[in-house]
Amino acid sequence: MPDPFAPRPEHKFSFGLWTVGNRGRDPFGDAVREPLPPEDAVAMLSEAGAWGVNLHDNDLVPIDASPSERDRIVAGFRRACERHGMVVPMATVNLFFDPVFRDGAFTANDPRVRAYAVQKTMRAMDLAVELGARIFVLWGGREGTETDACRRPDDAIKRLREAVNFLCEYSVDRRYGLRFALEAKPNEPRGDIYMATTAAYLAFIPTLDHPEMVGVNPEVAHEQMAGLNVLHAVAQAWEAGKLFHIDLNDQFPGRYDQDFRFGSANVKSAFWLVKFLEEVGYDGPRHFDAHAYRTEDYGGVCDFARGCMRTYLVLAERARRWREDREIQTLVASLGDGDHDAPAVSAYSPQRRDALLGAAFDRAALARRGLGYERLDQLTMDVLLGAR
Ligand code: GLT
Ligand code: MN
Ligand code: MN
Repeated sequence: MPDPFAPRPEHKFSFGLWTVGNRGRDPFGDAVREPLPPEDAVAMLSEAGAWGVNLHDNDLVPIDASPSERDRIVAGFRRACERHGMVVPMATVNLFFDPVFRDGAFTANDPRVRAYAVQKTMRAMDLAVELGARIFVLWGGREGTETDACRRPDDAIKRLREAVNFLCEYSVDRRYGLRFALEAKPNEPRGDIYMATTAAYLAFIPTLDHPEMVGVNPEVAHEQMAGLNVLHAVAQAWEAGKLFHIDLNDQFPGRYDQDFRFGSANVKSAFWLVKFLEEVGYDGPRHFDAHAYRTEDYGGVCDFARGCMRTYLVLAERARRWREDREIQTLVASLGDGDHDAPAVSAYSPQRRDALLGAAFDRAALARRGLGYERLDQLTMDVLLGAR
């Protein structure tokens, strides 16, 4: 019998080169795995059933490569992607690793660093387009502070806006057709990072010159690091037409940046998130931005990649069961309006105004009715735990 949870191209599962290529280095210990050449990462991902591979400029091309080296490396990578039937749906730029960015990139105080960051991003956009990517992620890992003595945060926001505006114009000018997805994180590697949450970016985007070109890339773990409900952030982005990309992984709140395999820490929030993405018909890449435990060799890395996709598909199947469960659906149907004579609060008019001002509400009766969420949640648990 074929595996019902086997990943297929239409699921649009993607991984960054930096995810399967993560060598397990942490602030206290060195790498535990040998470097994984990009071509081998592509082979591993394709073998595991992924559809796409994403990269930072320097995951592929070393920061000090000569133009001819760059071209040779990129050509080899393209051939590997073709050979393994992998697409490159998204690319991004590394503005956090090199010491030049220790005070930030687009927001650094030194204008030469800011200009270099924009130049590096333009070149990364050239690379993205050359590899066929349509989405360009910007994660400002170093855009932040340990001490706010260094600059006023509103100046940082102005610098960020200037940089993103410039990059949008570059995409228009070169007819790249890229869409930018801004990724928030509250802290780590900086003490505090500007634009700490997806919601902060959703408020920033309408202030740009080309808001239609810019959306967000919410990451599960980043919202959870801030103690937030990732589903709510994703739903707000979706509702605003701004869910351009998504980074799926997991994290226990209040800990260091864990980047665990998708669904491995908070299976219930992962369930609500998958259910949401499937129900609304999100059809962008389902990107896993996570990495294998430091205990693993590359066999374990492959298990990790397969596990991310499998958990997603198992949860999608559970979500289908939830929707098809009679008892759950009866309860869900009872949540809404039912029979009522409440005046409408949509589309203001003088008639509706008067109807509402004149309405009488039995507040006590409304407050007395049990809502049945305990039962509904337990039924959800039963579905999730395989007891129904
Ligand atoms: C880095 C970070 C991720 C970002 C990547 C894109 S790189 O690994 O932890 O959350 O999505 O720059
Ligand atoms: Mn991410
Ligand atoms: Mn992360």
